[in-house]
Amino acid sequence: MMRFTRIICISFVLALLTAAGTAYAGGEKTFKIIMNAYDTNIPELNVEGVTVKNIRAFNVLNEPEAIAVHKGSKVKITIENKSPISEGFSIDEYGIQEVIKAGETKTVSFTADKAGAFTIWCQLHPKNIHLPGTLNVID
Ligand SMILES: [Cu+2]
Repeated sequence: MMRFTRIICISFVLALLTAAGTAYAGGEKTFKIIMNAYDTNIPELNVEGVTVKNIRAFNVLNEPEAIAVHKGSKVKITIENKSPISEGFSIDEYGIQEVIKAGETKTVSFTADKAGAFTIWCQLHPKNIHLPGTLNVID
């Protein structure tokens, strides 16, 4: 019985902390996106009987690739570029277009006043190399 009461108390405290955290943020949602580059070398690959050697796969990923907020939220995204080259960060519908140099960090802030799923993409590189992400604004 004692143990059960303690668990209830801990849950209550956690609920209070969570509520306080939400209230403190004042409706502002903060995110951290890391741009990581994956440079992979595949020594040998056999496709339909054809052997190809030394295939280099270079991909840049925004991690996490998708973020979600409610419509009307103030959004603050901190983007850290861990790729060895400059990367772009664009959300066309929100007029965002940034270039972040290798090793640098930038912050973008805006109010999510349009609902929908918007592509987060790099304006500097093809979408099959720098994979796009999504900003989901829920009505
Ligand atoms: Cu890029």
